[in-house]
Amino acid sequence: MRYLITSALPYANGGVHIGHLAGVYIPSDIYTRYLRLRGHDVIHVCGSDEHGVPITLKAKAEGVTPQDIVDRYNKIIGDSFREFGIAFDIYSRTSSETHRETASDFFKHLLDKGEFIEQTSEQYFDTEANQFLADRYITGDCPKCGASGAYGDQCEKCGSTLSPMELKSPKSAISGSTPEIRKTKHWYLPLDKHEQFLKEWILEGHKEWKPNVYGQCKSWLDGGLQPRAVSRDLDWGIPVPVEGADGKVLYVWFDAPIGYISATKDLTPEWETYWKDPETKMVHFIGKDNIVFHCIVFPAMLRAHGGYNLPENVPANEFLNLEGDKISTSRGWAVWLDEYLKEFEGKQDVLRYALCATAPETKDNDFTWKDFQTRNNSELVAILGNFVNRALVLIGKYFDGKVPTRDDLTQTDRDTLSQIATFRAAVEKNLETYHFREALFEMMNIARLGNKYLADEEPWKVIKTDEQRTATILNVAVQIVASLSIAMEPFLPFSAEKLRKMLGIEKIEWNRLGDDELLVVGHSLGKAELLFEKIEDEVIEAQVAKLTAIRQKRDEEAAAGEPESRIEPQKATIEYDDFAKLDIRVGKVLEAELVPKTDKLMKLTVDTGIDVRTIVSGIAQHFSVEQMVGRQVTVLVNLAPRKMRGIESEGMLLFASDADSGKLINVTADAEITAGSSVN
Ligand code: B3M
Ligand code: ZN
Repeated sequence: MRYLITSALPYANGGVHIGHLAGVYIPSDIYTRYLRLRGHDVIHVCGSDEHGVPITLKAKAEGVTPQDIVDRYNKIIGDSFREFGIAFDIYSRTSSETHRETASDFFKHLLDKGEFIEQTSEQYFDTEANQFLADRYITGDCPKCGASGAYGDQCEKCGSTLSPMELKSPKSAISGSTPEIRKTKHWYLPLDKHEQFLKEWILEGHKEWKPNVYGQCKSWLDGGLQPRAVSRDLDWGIPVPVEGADGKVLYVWFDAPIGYISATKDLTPEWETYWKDPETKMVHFIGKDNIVFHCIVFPAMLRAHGGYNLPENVPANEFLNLEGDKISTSRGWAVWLDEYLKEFEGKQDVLRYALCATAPETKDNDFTWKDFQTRNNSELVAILGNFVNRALVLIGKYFDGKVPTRDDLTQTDRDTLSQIATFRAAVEKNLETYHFREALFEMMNIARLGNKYLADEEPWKVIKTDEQRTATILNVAVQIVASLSIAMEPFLPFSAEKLRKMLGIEKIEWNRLGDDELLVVGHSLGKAELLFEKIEDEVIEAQVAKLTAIRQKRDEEAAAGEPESRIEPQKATIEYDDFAKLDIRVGKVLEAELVPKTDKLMKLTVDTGIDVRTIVSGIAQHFSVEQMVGRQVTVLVNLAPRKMRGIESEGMLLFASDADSGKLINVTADAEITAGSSVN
């Protein structure tokens, strides 16, 4: 079989952390190594995602160019992956010439085929900065309350939702100059045109996809697909390859997945075999936040283009948390690979093991340093390392480091050797269905088997009375060790190589895993060393202390009222069906009056589009009745009615409570629309 494996292209605006490894890169690396060991034709492509606003914002913040940022992090990321044995066949980058050409040609092909919708709208343009001004890049006087410093999308003073064209005396937030109005055209991919196909392809054709992936695709498809812009008014990205499209670039999520194609082109002249030959199976490894782009948008792009395979599977993982908190680059709440390598030199496999054993395969999971230590000390050292060490040290001690002769095997010997094949089958089945945690556990069962065999057969005692039996026991044991050196390869490549050296062998092909004579009698073993070392408490305490200091700093900032601290943690995950019960509409306030003898309540008469009803809302300290009359609001209409100060309130108006000031801000559609319109 032929496989094309892709791993999500990390944004080149920061390093790689354990969340990336656990979510995407360890699973993809295990899977690719395994396929290669099974003799399949497989390539694994990845590279840096070097466009998009986060990169330009970081460049602005540091006073450097976006190219400086991506050059820096492309190297840091590429080095980290290499040092962790993530064996991509190519680690490319989307600022490469090949990619610019490939993405441009892809866009032009769709354009020429009429696969885009072209739409023109008005937007402010800063002639000095020579760029269109997206909402936060323009300020002016609020048309509702007159306050200055209102943004193009909102007035923070009165909470009004604005559009840039409403602002009085608008100013560019980039150059301070008065912008002019220009029409701007963008190209849209009509996803709705591919909706029926995607429903059949995914909901009928890929019921085997992981529930978290299938479920998210179903939600998106049930909600109905809309046209999606594939271009932006930005100066960093791939220029839209159309006459007169100066200042426009391809939307980063249009160009990035095409990065898989350009990386393949850079890897092999046979790239079309991997992308277009129906015999090739393509598997995308990503995190859950990229599911819609890899299951809906990119397949729609490939289908619109024509001639390309669509993915066989997209086994997205959920998120990994760290010590109970979401990993956050901006808050420095992460374990960075380059830092880990400095403090745990030579222990890449320990982290690979710990992250695979606790991978967020079906739900978000939590990485703790304590668990990391336990996985190392109680599993790698105590089971795998201990078994290997005992077998090799005893052969060194009793048989001069040579594989001893083997007499008639007892039933226990035969049963033990035959069990390896059972664990091998379990490893294979789990790897082929993307269950990497279970696959790892089954691989370790081979070590558990060896440990138990030695503990039961006690060669260190038998040697006193029966040298030949001891020789047979250790011959059987070292065959198990040799099988482990094969089975470990996808998961723990560094340790597998170290073990092969200790056995004095080259790589043995996967299909011999479980053979009962992998090492012939008389074969000289290499020098026995410890495969894994115990990690002491103080090493872990130091890591926990580092994170505690970060948490403390954040809490102190919270106490000092820094904006960062007031962000409420995310509530418990809900299912789509929970959300679907909410009926949220856009409404209009017809009348408003304060509720007597209260200082917070306002009684509003609201046209919900369904009916006109009374709603009591605790907003009197944030808005005047004058500000509310005639205002567009968002209403949860199917909330059970309840009496407030004797007034029957039917529903709830939605406002955001500013995480910093606590001020209520009206939350509603960012354009006037018909009362009763649904919010989904
Ligand atoms: N750059 C990574 C992310 O969303 C994004 C993946 C692109 S894969 C084509 O974190
Ligand atoms: Zn205002």
